[in-house]
Amino acid sequence: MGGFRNYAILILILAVVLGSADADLKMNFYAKTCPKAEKIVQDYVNKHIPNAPSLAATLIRMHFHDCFVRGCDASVLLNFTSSTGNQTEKVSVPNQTLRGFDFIDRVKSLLESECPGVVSCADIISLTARDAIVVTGGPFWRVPTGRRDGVISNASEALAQIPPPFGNFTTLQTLFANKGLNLEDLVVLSGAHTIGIAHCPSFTTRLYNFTGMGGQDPSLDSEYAANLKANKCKSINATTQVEMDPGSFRTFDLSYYKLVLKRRGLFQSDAALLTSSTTRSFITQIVEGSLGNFYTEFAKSMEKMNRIDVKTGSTGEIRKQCAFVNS
Ligand code: HEM
Ligand SMILES: *[C@@H]1O[C@H](CO)[C@@H](O)[C@H](O)[C@H]1NC(C)=O
Ligand SMILES: *[C@@H]1O[C@H](CO)[C@@H](O)[C@H](O)[C@H]1NC(C)=O
Ligand SMILES: *[C@@H]1O[C@H](CO)[C@@H](O)[C@H](O)[C@H]1NC(C)=O
Ligand SMILES: *[C@@H]1O[C@H](CO)[C@@H](O)[C@H](O)[C@H]1NC(C)=O
Ligand SMILES: *[C@@H]1O[C@H](CO)[C@@H](O)[C@H](O)[C@H]1NC(C)=O
Ligand SMILES: *[C@@H]1O[C@H](CO)[C@@H](O)[C@H](O)[C@H]1NC(C)=O
Ligand SMILES: CC(=O)N[C@H]1CO[C@H](CO)[C@@H](O)[C@@H]1O
Repeated sequence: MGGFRNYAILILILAVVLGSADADLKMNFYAKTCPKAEKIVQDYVNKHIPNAPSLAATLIRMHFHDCFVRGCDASVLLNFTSSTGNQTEKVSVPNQTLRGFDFIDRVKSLLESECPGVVSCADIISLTARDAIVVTGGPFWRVPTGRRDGVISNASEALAQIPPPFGNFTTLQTLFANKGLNLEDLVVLSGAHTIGIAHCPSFTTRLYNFTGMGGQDPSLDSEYAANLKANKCKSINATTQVEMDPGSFRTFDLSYYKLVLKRRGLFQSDAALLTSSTTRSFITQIVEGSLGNFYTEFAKSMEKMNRIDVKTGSTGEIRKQCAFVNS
């Protein structure tokens, strides 16, 4: 009898443990609590992104920056407030040129009118980024939902954990590995630089002061460097915008990789992908099509990225306003 009771207790404990392990992301997490949620996001994106396609780039970048700091928990959206004095992720250097915060806020307010306090800002970032890329003709990936929002946002963590444009191969490998992403993910996700823009300060050292005593980065194609200096970033202080994948900066295609192979990647971090034989070979395989379909590979890596350190179950909260933790 005692044995049976112990068994029953064991099963009970197991059920509790498994039950909490079940607090995970799942497809259509809001099916019962807010059945129209994902449709509302998608409709809003489909309606507005075609008029402002450049937002798709900044939204996927926001998603990346969110996931790399404290997991995909919308910590990137929290505003600096003078009452706490906290320097939030938003004010850190890597986030200086992020845009689209108001877009996220508008989606959030639609969802709050539909079902108040149910859909997290973290899920909104993940869904919006995917839907925006899809509506501009890019790849589709699965976005399981159920992320909850974090309550901490710390500028120095963003600075330390988001890969910088001057990062070398080792730095990139380490920062990605810290988030559970491998070298293939690094190469495939860098392919997002096939769309969008950069500002000169992200790469002018390569043009004007590579050695610290002037000079140009020898790993940058000299013809391309001359062109950038003459027409785009006319001095080391220039703040002009540059298409990262000139001529096709709105099309999610392979031309980013072709440029990198021609030593025309804009950042040192793009060029760094040629300095390891492993990543160089991934690039060649992507361009040749032998790694498999680029969109399929991109989707696989995005599905890894959108699960990084997510908060589920009863951790975190569902923010009422994406820019502030609930009081
Ligand atoms: C491998 C490490 C990476 C580094 C060092 C890096 C760095 C940068 C920098 C410096 C910019 C330009 C910012 C500016 O000057 O305005 C940029 C833009 C961008 N990045 Fe990355 N990035 C990396 C990976 C990624 C990943 C994983 C994604 C998404 C999956 C991504 C998506 C983008 C997009 C779409 C833009 C254009 C943004 C716009 O048009 O506003 N990047 N990145
Ligand atoms: C949060 O800060 C952004 C600038 O980073 C600003 O545009 C926005 O209005 C602020 N949001 C709120 C709700 O105050
Ligand atoms: C601000 O800092 C305090 C003290 O470190 C911390 O308790 C709080 O969670 C922080 N808030 C945010 C939004 O990071
Ligand atoms: C932010 O993170 C750094 C470590 O990267 C830590 O030293 C600092 O205390 C944190 N700031 C707050 C307000 O918690
Ligand atoms: C890569 O950059 C890191 C950080 O700046 C530096 O410590 C390291 O020596 C560099 N590695 C190589 C191989 O240049
Ligand atoms: C060039 O780089 C060196 C070393 O980082 C720095 O001291 C110097 O101020 C830079 N020059 C300019 C013009 O930015
Ligand atoms: C760039 O800005 C720095 C500091 O503001 C200034 O000292 C320098 O003369 C400027 N350089 C050029 C080439 O405009
Ligand atoms: C969107 C945003 O808040 N950007 C800020 C990023 O950080 C710089 C300072 O480092 C601010 O000037 C920007 O407003």
